[in-house]
Amino acid sequence: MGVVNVTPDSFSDGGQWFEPDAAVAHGLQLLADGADLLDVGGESTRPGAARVSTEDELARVLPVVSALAARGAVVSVDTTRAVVAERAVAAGARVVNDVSGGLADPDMARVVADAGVVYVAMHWRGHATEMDALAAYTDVVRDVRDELAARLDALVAAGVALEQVVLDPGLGFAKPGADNWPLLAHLDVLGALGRPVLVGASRKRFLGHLLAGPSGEPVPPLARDAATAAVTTLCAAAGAWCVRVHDVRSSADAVRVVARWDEDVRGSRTGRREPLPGGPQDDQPTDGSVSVAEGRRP
Ligand code: PMM
Repeated sequence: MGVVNVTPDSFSDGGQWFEPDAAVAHGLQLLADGADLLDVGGESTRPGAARVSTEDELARVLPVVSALAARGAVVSVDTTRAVVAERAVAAGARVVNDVSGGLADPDMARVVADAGVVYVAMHWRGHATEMDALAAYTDVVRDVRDELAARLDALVAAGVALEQVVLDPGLGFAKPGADNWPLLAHLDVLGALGRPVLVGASRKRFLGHLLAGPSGEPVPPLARDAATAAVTTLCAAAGAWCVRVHDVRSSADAVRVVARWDEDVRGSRTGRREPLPGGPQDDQPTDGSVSVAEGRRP
């Protein structure tokens, strides 16, 4: 999943793709770089960011969603607002990526249930202005799993089909640096909830801190892409369904290496080659899987 932030203030690439034409051109480049889907967002979620109005968010995302969908891209809309999700789906989005997992807008579950689209439910405890104060965990892996399981139950009770839902640990959201590593190391615990897992580690603060030099100053977001690709490699090997990244080329290449590695290991063990579940050769959803692979690249 390639990130198309139509915002002036995202931590990772704020302002670069704020004009609709620039955002669309960037999305097309990410497809050419190997993205399977594009995540279009109009509201920054960086810690401390103020909310944008619904009108501004709609004005930012709708032209970009419709232009990219018209070019054959599989488009995801990154929003916590039901009305933005609804209008984006009408404009051609086939995935709703909600960093609040349905908690920010009580109408989201109904919209997603009615639309029947894939719904990414991320672990979330509060908006950007308050999330750093909500970062207390007894056991971060267990707490995130339990809170996502509760979201899954609530979504299904509100009419969303289980098959629509993808789960996301919400790296960096109400999670200080050290809390992100156990979540990455235990993706299997989230996978045990029975839904595909999406991971958004790209250029995040915990990587900047890991790479800090002797001064302790975190490296800037644009210097975190090699570390992001390393995380992608590990996530792909751990069976993640999707990674959400800014620099698609490096992560797409990393996934190709993992797929080839896995193919050869299995081929040498069994003497035959098998398609990888969810891999690029396997466009057909198996029972309970989520497929957005029918979209075409321009
Ligand atoms: N992270 C950001 C925005 N949207 N969506 C999902 N599902 N998971 C994430 O981890 C996630 C997200 C923040 O990154 P950005 O400001 O660079 O877009």
